Amino acid sequence: MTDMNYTTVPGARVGVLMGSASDWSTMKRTAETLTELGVTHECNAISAHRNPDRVMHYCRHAPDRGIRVLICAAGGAAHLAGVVAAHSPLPVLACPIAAWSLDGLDSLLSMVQMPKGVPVATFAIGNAGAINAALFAVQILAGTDEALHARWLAFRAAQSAAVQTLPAS
Ligand code: RP5
Repeated sequence: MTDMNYTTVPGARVGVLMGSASDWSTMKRTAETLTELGVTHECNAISAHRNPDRVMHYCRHAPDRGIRVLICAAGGAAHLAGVVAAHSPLPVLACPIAAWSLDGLDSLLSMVQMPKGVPVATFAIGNAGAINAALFAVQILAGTDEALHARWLAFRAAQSAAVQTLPAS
């Protein structure tokens, strides 16, 4: 039986996948950042080792639904991003989760050490990586979306303006 037990969102351009619902406490930052920049997205917990057929089905059908970037988060032996990259022609951005041991270093190395030929762009462990993966997805999509490009520049300008100057001593 085909395992297609996942949520789809009409108009979504980014698919956010995570190996477990327990990753959501980190990956909600990705969703919040995409929402802030006005990028329609969909989020699913799909495990590479517990839902292998679901992973394959999602990857095969995502491009036809308009998904252009995949963000994959996982902890431990974090093979989700590599498996997704193996099944999809879309750019795959990987977010290492600090799961139950080694503070996420295991996840980081699992993702960043992809052998040549099937790239996975790996971000920082934890919240910073979750946010930066969303921003990188924005940069990819902004290349063909002028309105999004303008929102990206405004985001950058606001961020620069928010840096405080030190009080004079
Ligand atoms: C990985 O194992 C998940 O991505 C998660 O980070 C970690 C723990 O998963 P649970 O045991 O909480 O489902 O597959």
